[in-house]
Amino acid sequence: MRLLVTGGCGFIGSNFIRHILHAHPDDRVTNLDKLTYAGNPENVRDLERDSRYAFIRGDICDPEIVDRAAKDADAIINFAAETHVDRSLLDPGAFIKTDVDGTRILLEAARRYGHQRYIQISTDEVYGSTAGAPFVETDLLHPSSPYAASKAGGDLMALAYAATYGVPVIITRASNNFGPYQYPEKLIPLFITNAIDDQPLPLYGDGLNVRDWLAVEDHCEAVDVVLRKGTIGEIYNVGGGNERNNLEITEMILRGLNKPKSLIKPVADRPGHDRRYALNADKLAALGFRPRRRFDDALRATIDWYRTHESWWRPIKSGEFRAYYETQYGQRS
Ligand code: NAD
Ligand code: TDX
Repeated sequence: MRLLVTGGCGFIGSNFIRHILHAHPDDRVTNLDKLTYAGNPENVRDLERDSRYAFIRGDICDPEIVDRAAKDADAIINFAAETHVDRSLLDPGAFIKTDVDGTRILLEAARRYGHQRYIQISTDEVYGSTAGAPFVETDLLHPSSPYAASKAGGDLMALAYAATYGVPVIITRASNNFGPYQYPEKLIPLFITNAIDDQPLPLYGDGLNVRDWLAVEDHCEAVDVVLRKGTIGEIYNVGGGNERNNLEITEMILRGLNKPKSLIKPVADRPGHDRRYALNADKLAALGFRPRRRFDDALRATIDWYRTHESWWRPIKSGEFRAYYETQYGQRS
């Protein structure tokens, strides 16, 4: 297949392209990425010499660039998004633009070129928080943050294009990913890299919010299965089956790095902070997919990756990230 992958210089997109080129020797991938603060050419540096891979720098909100990138594709897989909840509290407009309107522009291209598949990469956050049963795909959407609301808007736009224009849409909703190349604003890479430097780990609220953790490699394999075996018009949850609260994750990281618990710094809670995400992934299991990685092993491998890739994250943390972090944590502590 000829795939147009958007957001392929980010965390999950870069892992996905690497997976596709490894698993499907006959596939070709065009990566369309704006290179926002979260997009990093280093994430795909090893792929540049592969003749099956091409990169276009551009915005999914720009119809002309999208048209050029989509023309020769068989399918679009849309990873491009503004993705950080805390940043969406500072600037919601950027999230609506990319996550809703950018999605619409990609859907227009899929419609125009009669693509075989349009895969919208979404998130468990669209369902909101649950104290009870894990969410199924037919549950109502209750987004709490501007990020989650924008992703929900993108999902609804995709479903509308499927119903109205027959665009062959499939939506995946994954839980919290972790692994190599994740920007260090997110919990796991932030806490690993801070702990390596003996810096405080800012734990929000009581630290007991629960997330369902999914190794990024498992997520990539799941999207690949959905792309090839999923039913058009359907939504698939992608859960890790690893519910842990943030304090547990923090203590695992500190143990893995042999660092003291005194690095934990309780800070003010995130406004609108969802208490617990949990997904029922039976529908995806019926396609023959289950995550393969054990959580403890994958977290250990992630800690090792950051320990051995300081040349990847140090420039990030001393660049754009620094001003963001000072604003963010200046407000909370
Ligand atoms: P990321 O922030 O690491 O990367 C996003 C990428 O999209 C970057 O390369 C960025 O440059 C690019 N991008 C942003 N705006 C763009 C635009 N307007 N045009 C073109 N490119 C643009 O994100 P991620 O964590 O890899 O997430 C990828 C997708 O997966 C997102 O849609 C996100 O909502 C979804 N998702 C993420 C998680 C998670 O835990 N990280 C979980 C579930 C779903
Ligand atoms: O410094 C921190 N301290 C802290 O306690 C940070 C950055 C986070 N947290 C908490 C908030 C959450 O309960 O850790 C948990 C995870 O936070 P994030 O890494 O920001 O992830 P989350 O808000 O759960 O959203 C993530 O999962 C779903 C991704 O950022 C989204 O892109 C994805 O859709």
